[in-house]
Amino acid sequence: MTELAAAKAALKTQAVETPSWAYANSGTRFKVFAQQGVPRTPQEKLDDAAKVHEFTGVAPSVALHIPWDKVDDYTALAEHAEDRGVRLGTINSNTFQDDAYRLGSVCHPDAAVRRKAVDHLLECVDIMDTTGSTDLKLWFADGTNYPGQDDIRARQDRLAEALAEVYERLGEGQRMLLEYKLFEPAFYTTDVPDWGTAYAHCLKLGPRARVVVDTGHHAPGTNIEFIVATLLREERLGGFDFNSRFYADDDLMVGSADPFQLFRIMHEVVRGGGFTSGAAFMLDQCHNIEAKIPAIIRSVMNVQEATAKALLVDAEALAAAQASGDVLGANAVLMDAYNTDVRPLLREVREEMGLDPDPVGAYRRSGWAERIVAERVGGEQAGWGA
Ligand code: PSV
Ligand code: MN
Repeated sequence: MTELAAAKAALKTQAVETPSWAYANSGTRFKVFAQQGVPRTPQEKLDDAAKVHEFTGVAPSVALHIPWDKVDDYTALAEHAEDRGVRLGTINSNTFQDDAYRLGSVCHPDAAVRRKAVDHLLECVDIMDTTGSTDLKLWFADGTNYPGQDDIRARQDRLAEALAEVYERLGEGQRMLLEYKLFEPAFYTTDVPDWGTAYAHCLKLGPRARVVVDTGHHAPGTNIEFIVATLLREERLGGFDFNSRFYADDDLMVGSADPFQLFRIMHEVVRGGGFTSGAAFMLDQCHNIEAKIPAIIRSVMNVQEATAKALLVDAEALAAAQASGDVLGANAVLMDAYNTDVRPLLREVREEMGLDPDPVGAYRRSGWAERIVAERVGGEQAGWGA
């Protein structure tokens, strides 16, 4: 197989999971701007996600967030997804929106609150059993705002205890993905602030506990591709929550703020066997002022473009330049790939998959945007309930 053919084959197998909450209303803590045609139910979120898959061909699963996507019958929800050509993916827990969690959830000083939080995580595993989801994604808003507020080390012990109970409950083929975040909503300490803390907990738990890299969750200037390379090397990269940031956890479209960073990350993924390493490619974004479905389609395309460029890196030439200490040569190999216009290649890939080469244009021409505005009248629009 030529290099180009191999790149095309890989691009056809890539799967990017879209988050149910990206289809719903969202905003900043200052204002949520409601949009017309936004889903009212988890089923309608799946209908929108199915459109993203229909036009990109590489977004076959949808992440759920519980309780935002709570339903009485998850079997029926999974069937609804299947009927539309998608499936239910990662189950995301939510231990950050109850009054009880003012001082944290699994790290809370009160055992009763910790019990409530762990019970919720166990409920998420029950849901996974029904939906056939393989990944449980945990992100904790836990932390403290003031020095002395709580015992930093005791909070780690409580965290470890809670994670161990949930890990024990995992069924065969199920994984626990632990997500870290530098700060927010806690500002003095965060209980899982970085990949090192997440990794240390995962290591203790066992091989099915892995770290999630949300690209928006780092200090400015952090070398995220180094973290990716290290976690892949340790076989502990669970996956990504892709998005873009200019300042903090901005949740903008992946590849919009720094496409070069996304390329560098995807280069490490390709280098580290990322397509076969079990790393999940998920989006974790909110579209506050832009139209949501085309923004998600664009995000999927941005991931594809960065991946295509990474697949075009001449690995042999790069290794040779690196081995001979040819600093400029090695850098040039990488930059050649980055500077390649891969859009014609991706148009070809889509045509070969029987898709329109222009997913955003195809979506616009489909009339779906007008249809949901006309049909989704009344009821309560979905949101992230903050
Ligand atoms: C937290 O900021 C986070 O990145 C976690 O993944 C949450 O589950 C998600 O955002 C909610 O949007
Ligand atoms: Mn995230």
